[in-house]
Amino acid sequence: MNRIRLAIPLLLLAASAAQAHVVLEWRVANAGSHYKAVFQVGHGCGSAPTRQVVVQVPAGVQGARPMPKPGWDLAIERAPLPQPQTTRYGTRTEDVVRITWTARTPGDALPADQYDEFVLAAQLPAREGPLWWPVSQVCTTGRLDWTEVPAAGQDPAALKNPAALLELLPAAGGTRHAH
Ligand SMILES: [Cu+2]
Repeated sequence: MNRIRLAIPLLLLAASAAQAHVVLEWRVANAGSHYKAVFQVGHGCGSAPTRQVVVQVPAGVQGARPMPKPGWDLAIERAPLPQPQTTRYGTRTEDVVRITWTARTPGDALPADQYDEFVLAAQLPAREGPLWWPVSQVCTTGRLDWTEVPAAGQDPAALKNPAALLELLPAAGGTRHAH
């Protein structure tokens, strides 16, 4: 019953987000699950090709690991955690906070009239609710920052340059997959 009630607003969310710019392919996931984030880049900066994509990993997301792309260099930035996390593999004192894909040569950049995807895998936070992933798209000329997050009570549809949104649903009963 709960699931059916949730389905309607989520469909509306998907429909409005389809007009947006850098978005996630899968916009709903279970809290605490292992998630494959597929960031869809549908256009350049005007007619300028995209040469870099920067994803800020939201607080609470653990062990983010990007999928390499042919022709693109990867940078994985880590920062100390506010408090150490203990998993079955040991204690983690730092974690990935930012992932950057950079085209190796101008010829590797994504032309403005083409589409591509940038992928990472990570463990989602255990809490429910919206999880915003700020993404910057750097082009050969100019840049687009998809980094806006709604203030409390603000309609996300009113954002001009929204961050990519993932809605976290109540955790599934399955086993957790921690690194
Ligand atoms: Cu757009």
